[in-house]
Amino acid sequence: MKKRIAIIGAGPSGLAQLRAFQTARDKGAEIPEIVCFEKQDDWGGLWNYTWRTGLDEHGEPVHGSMYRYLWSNGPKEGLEFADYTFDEHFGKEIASYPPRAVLWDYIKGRHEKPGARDKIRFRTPVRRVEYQDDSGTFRVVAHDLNRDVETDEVYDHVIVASGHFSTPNVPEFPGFDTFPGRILHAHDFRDALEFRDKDILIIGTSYSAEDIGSQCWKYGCRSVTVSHRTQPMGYKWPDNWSEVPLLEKVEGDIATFRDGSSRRVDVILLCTGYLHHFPFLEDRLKLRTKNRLATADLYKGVVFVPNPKLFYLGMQDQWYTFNMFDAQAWYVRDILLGRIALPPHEAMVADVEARIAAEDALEDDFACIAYQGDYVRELIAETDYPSFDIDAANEAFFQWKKHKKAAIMEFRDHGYVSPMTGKLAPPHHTKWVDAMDDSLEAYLGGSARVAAAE
Ligand code: FAD
Ligand code: NA7
Repeated sequence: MKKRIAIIGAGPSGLAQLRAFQTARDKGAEIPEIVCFEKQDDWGGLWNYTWRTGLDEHGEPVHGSMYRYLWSNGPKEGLEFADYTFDEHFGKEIASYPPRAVLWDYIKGRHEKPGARDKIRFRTPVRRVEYQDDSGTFRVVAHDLNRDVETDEVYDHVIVASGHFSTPNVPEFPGFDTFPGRILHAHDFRDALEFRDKDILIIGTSYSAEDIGSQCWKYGCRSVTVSHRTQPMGYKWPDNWSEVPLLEKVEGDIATFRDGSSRRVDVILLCTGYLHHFPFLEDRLKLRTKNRLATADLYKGVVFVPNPKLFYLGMQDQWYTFNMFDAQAWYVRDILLGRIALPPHEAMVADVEARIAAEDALEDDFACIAYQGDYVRELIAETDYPSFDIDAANEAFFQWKKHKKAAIMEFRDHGYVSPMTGKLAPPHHTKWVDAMDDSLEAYLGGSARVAAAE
């Protein structure tokens, strides 16, 4: 009998898994029976924008954390699929930092074929996954929200691709309960225009803080104050932007920081990261890890060591994204097709420990990028995923870091060499700071072929 595989999530990671199996089948392999559960009504994960926040129309927590006007925060050359280039999708070369809608179109492009959606049960959140010791299988309970019926099925393997940037980490500070303005987490941020002419306070110093602050600045907020717990971001910010130590308290609309300084603010934006959160998994199946490059408990970054019939995709902190998910998905596929054998338990534990120790020894972001590049290289060397020039992808990231340091509001105006085609991306027709329309049509300038629409 064919093995049955459940994939949870049809974001970039879950779609990579479907693509991996599809390419094996196209080459003549017998593949297992696959069901992909997706709680949203479309594919693309976070890239499938929603205006909704809080609970959706079915009372489900909204997955989306992306916002209007979001442009890629890293160069597209670092995330390009090796088996489907940007040139192939768009029929022309495009610049290096596409907006969300353009990247969503690209993600969908290699799947938009007749029958491709058949393996995906949309609007079907997985409610419960339990491992059944007697049979060595997984019980998967899901809720088909369209028909309002619950399904209860058995699978041989489960691949968790549900993402980890959706459940907000929400700290509290003294005085929040009486603050007269809005307090929101980045997960609920949607439109920077809401904060035009406002004095905003951001807590956190990572990607969300940097990008949401930049958005609000670009769309006309009055001032940006960023409060750090560990250290300031240190970029050359515009004049109405300042970095301050950690927030100590708010009294009315006055925020006071650890150095004793204070200022009036209209809005508090918590850019304080996300939790790896798997409420649908029974306790012994839950991945418990920090947001880091070498996660806890995942052999080769994907195999759940306490139960190696269970896999996780995309659970690392991410420099590399789409092509790393591909590398992982091809690797998991080959384990499931019997092409790659798993070592004994002790060897898997040792692999995890070695990865963690190697990450702990990294000295700076450049080393972290190279480390994740090496990880992608390691995985693709073991499968038939098309090999690509990891050094060129690393180089695009290195240049990106340098360009941010030189001019934080201009880094998106640069272009990089594709590791897949070797071509240098052309400049975009409008500088990022002047480009207010982030639609696919505006970005592509109306002249491009949009493969997904054909
Ligand atoms: P997700 O995209 O989160 O997809 C997970 C899917 O699982 C979703 O469709 C969700 O609905 C589904 N799901 C969850 N739980 C269940 C369940 N119980 N049952 C069924 N389905 C479920 N990366 C970049 O490369 N460039 C960027 O510019 C960039 N910007 C980002 C900006 C923001 C604000 C955020 C939050 C992330 C950004 N990322 C960026 C990183 C992003 O994590 C990856 O690009 C990518 O979306 C991860 O794919 P994924 O499939 O692992 O997870
Ligand atoms: P990250 O990268 O996990 O960063 C979280 C930030 O929040 C980081 O600066 C933390 O500071 C800060 N943080 C977390 N908890 C607190 C508390 N309690 N007080 C103050 N500051 C805190 O999350 P992002 O949302 O920026 O990025 C996630 C993804 O979204 C990323 O892949 C992007 O592509 C978009 P620390 O440095 O630990 O002191």
